[in-house]
Amino acid sequence: MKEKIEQLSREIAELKAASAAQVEELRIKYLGKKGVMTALMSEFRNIAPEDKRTFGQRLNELKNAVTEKIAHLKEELAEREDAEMEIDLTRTATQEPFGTRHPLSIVKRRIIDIFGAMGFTVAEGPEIEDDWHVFSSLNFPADHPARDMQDTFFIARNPADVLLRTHTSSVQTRVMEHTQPPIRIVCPGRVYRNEAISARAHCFFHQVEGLYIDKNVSFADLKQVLLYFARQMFGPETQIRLRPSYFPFTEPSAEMDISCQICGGKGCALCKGTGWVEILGCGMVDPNVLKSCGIDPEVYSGYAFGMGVERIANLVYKVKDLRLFSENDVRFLHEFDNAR
Ligand code: 2U9
Repeated sequence: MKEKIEQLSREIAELKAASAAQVEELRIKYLGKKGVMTALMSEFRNIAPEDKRTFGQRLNELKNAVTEKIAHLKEELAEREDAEMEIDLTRTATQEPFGTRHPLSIVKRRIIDIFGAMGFTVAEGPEIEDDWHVFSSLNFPADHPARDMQDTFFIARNPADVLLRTHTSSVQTRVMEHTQPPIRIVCPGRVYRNEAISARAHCFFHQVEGLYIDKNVSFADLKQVLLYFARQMFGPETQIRLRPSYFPFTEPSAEMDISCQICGGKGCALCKGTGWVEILGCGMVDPNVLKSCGIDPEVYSGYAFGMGVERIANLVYKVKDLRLFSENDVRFLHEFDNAR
């Protein structure tokens, strides 16, 4: 028995396996029901009682050694397999799902494309602005309420006012400062106003403003351009109407309505029974504005218009709560998967 145990100990120390199947074979050979260890245990019954303690101990040590050896062989094999596993570096990567374009981006792009077809190019400028480009050059009087902290976010007040632009008109003033007419631009961008956030107002929103300055530009030109825009944006049946209004930077000024998309002009909840929905403001550029930006109002005239992208998107997509546009809830955003 003693020799057998010693010989098995040596044998076990030398065990090797090249595959999982071989490890399993070894396990069955040594630890299986009909295996080497079971046979030794049966022989143990015939050992003289005075030797039982010593041999019992040795048998246990042998069993532990073979169990450990088999576990070790298994581990070694798994490590070797990992190291040898081939990675195909030429394999195509898995396709991640694409995001979707934001509804405001879709609408903004549509507006730009429509005016682009009429020869307008895009101009952009800074969101952090100074008083001159946002207010003074645009004919805002010194005591205009927009200059108030309650309406405008000021970054600094002294020595010069630094503020977040409240409209993209500042982009047009910057272009006019260094470009002589003809100027035909649309200015998309984010603007900021100090408003309490609700379903109908936010402290920032997006605008597209337009400006055309040349010799002999008239209000009739403005009206035709806006009619073309309305019909491209809202459909060929769309009617427009212009109502007199007031802005410091245009004279005369007007607000433009389109015939209601929902009721076609008969009167409904969206148009509050009037048949008309306001979509933008416009007018002829005030001569004071041309002058302050270095353009001679005796030679040139121009028109301008401005619209809120959220407002247009509300009408196109029938979105009732403005906050949905800035919360970025993917359930909302994915509704525009197939939108143009
Ligand atoms: C220059 C001269 C004139 C841009 C204009 C409007 C009328 C207008 C509003 C529409 C909804 C702002 O987003 S809104 O709240 N805009 O009504 N904007 S004319 O006039 C200009 C711009 C630049 C140099």
